[in-house]
Amino acid sequence: MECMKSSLQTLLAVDSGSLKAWLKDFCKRNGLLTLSVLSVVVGCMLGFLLRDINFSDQAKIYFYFPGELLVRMLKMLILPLITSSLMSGLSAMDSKVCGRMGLITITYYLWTTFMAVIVGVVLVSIIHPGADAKTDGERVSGGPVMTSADALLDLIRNMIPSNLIEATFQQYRTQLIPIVQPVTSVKTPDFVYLVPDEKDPTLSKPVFLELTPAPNVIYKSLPGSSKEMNVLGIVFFSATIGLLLGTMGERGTPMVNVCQCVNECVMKVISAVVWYFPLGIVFLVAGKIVEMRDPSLIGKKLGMYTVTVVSGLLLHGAVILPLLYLFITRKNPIPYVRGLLQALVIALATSSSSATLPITMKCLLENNGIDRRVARFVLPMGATINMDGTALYEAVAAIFIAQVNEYELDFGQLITISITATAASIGAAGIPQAGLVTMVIVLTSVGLPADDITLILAADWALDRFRTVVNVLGDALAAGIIAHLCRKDFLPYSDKDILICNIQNLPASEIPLLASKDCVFEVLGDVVTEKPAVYYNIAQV
Ligand code: 7O9
Repeated sequence: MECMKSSLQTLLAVDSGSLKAWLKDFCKRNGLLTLSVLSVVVGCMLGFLLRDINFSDQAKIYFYFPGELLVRMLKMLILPLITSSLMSGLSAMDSKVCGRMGLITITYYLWTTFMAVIVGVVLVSIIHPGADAKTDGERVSGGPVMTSADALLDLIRNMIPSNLIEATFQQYRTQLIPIVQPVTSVKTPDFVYLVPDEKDPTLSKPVFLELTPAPNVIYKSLPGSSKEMNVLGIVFFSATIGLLLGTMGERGTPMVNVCQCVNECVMKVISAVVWYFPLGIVFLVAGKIVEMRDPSLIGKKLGMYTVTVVSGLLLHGAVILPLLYLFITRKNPIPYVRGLLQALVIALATSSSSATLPITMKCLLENNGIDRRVARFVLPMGATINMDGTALYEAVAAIFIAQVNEYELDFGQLITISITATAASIGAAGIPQAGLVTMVIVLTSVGLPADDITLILAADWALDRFRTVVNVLGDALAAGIIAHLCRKDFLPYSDKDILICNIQNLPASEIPLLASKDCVFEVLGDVVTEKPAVYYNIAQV
């Protein structure tokens, strides 16, 4: 009996000990993530509870403040992160590898975006949500926002910023100024004759109304600017400088060092900032819910449309992209996506894939073990040009608007919508006020009324969150796939492969002569750190 008791005690002690250890380990690994997910839930509940209290506009601003701080912290990191990532990432590759990876990346981005659009087009054609949406009221008529040609020229202008400092806070934007032309014709005015209405006593006499000809409004394009960061300009500039630094060898090293230091510092800041997330997310989500207008309106009028977009996003993000990852890399996508959850939660809370970029980078490097050179190139490019969720959304929205107007789209027009939605999502970051302008471009490409965008605005804030999650997931899975496809170009280093030697003062031309066997070593210091930053693959020597 005694013996049994003591063995039970030891068992319990071991069990509770291992449970404690397991719990500690779980908290260490998943604590922050669990807290972040919990804070989204708490934020939703708090938001719906507080909706009944009629907050003043000022009170709403105060309430949103902790959430606003979270977004500001993340946005603060974007500029140093993308410039240093692209410069140091590209400088560590030789131009052949770089060209190959660039080509693979862009082709992959194009195809996945096009696939997302096709998913959207197929779903919206099957579900046909436009049939029961009512179009009454709420339409606001306005002039053209921008022509497609102007948008394309702005995109190209933004790729080549005239002033780099200016590019960090504003973009070039063509402004359309309406000019009302006076009616010059001296024709006698036209009249209409209204027949008296017997039922309406006020109209007992015939009425003549003078018809003044409508004034002619022409739109003039003038140069202007928009207060958004010119990402495209910065990405192109940093990538070019990074590529050139790589060709400069020894002389480029100090600059590469600076970029690597900045990059590491940013990663350290991110590690600290993540502890603020749980608090920030609660207020970010609750603040948005308190601010939101009547949600039942969205349910009634745009219910099926929302269902179509969300199911398209789910199909693309949860089925097609992971399957693509599985087929190409032959690895299980579930642990990979689990490593990304923190970034996906932030994407949901902030609805901005650029603000999520620092976290996506951290997740890829720390949880998924993606090569730094790949992540530093693929992620900033992805945040800029790869928006699968946005493309899917724009295609669905355009076809929905056509359905509401009972406008039959033929196969050619569906293809036109697919191509313009893909192109619009690629160019979005380079087009000022992208959300509105890209939607107008997609609609006008098949002659749909641009004014009808107001129909779908009520659901936009919610759908933006979901499509941002798919955008972030698309970028991160792309990094995994491209790291796999280019694995031969980036030999993984292992202890026995590393040659520790002081090569700091050696001319770059002599580096390949140093080794006689396959090896990879760090060029920047005399001691190989745990995670070397720049490797020279001299396997061919
Ligand atoms: C969504 F590369 C970076 F990180 F520097 C970068 C910075 C800013 C990349 C992109 C941007 C940027 O401004 N992007 C942008 C994206 C600009 C306008 C519109 C959009 C589209 O945004 C998505 C959408 O509305 O569907 C979504 N909210 O992924 O952030």
